[in-house]
Parts: sequence; C-alpha cells; structure tokens
Amino acid sequence: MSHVRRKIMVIGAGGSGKTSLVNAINDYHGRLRKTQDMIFGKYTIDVPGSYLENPWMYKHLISAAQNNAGHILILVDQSNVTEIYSPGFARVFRCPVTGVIMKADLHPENRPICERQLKNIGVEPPYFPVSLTENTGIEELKDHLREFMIERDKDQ
Ligand SMILES: Nc1nc2c(ncn2[C@@H]2O[C@H](COP(=O)(O)OP(=O)(O)O)[C@@H](O)[C@H]2O)c(=O)[nH]1
Ligand SMILES: [Mg+2]
Repeated sequence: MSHVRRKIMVIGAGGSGKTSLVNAINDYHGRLRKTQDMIFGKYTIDVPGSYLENPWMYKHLISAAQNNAGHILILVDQSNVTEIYSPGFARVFRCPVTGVIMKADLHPENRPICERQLKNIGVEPPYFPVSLTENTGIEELKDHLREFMIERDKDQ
C-alpha cells in the first residue's frame, strides 16, 4: 500500500487569505483561485470557507482532517474580526493545530481580539501573525512547519 502523505490543512473564513497562504507555503506564484472544493497542493489542503458556514459541514471537515492532515492551521483575519468559530472548535482535531493571524498589516488595534479568538477556540500560543503584502511572518511560520515540509520533500 502506498504511503499516505499528510498535509497542512488551512482553515479560515472566505477572504481571510487561505489561498494566498497555501500558495506562499507551496512557493506557488500563479494566480489566486476562488475555491468551491478542497484543493490539495504540494504540502497543503486549502479548505473553502463554506465548510465553516454550516455546522452540518463540520463532519466533512473533521473526516478530511482525520484522513489527510498532519497539521492544521486555523486562520483569523486581523482586518475582519467577525466571530466564525464556535468555542473549543480547534479541540476536535487530533493532529497539532497552529493559530495564524492573517493580514497582520491591517488594523493593528485588532491584534488582541485575534489572540483572544484563537484562545477561545482552543488554540494554544504561540500564534503566528502573517502579512503577505508586507512579506512578514511567513518565514517564521514556514520554520515552524519546516520539519514537516522537509519530511514531505523526502516523500516525493
Ligand atoms: N492586506 C493583506 N491582504 C491580504 C493578505 N493575504 C491575502 N490578502 C488578500 O485577501 C484577499 C483574499 O485572499 P484569498 O487568499 O483569496 O482568501 P481565501 O478566500 O481565504 O482563500 C485577496 O485580495 C488577497 O490579496 C495579507 O497578508 N495582507
Ligand atoms: Mg481561497
């Protein structure tokens, strides 16, 4: 039986920067796509925001994570702090979960709200603020995921 490659699953609201982030992690510089379905990249799974909008979609998200994910990134958006996760949401996953604060270049006053949101959904610090427009925080996040990504390179 072939070896199952475990990927980094990226979860967040529509518009929070998931596709931009997976492209940065995969070092892909093509154009952005609006995604209806989960998109499997070299290291990543890009999960459409619709999976978070309906509680009945959660079971699909959870089983996809169980089957394919070795690490989960849960995104909050510093430019839009609308609550989208239920309390404790992150605790349903069995693999490690890391909190990412996207669009860290926008609305710095929202940083503490983002940190509180991640804590409320059950994600432990450290959290990773990332701005892809200013190119900050992405190397720190990749370093955090590096061991996982090197292993994945060897798999290919
Ligand atoms: N200011 C800012 N905009 C970003 C950042 N990352 C992504 N965006 C923009 O946010 C929008 C939504 O990004 P996208 O990756 O499509 O989000 P998705 O719907 O979660 O996949 C796009 O216009 C991106 O250019 C960032 O770090 N800072
Ligand atoms: Mg997308």
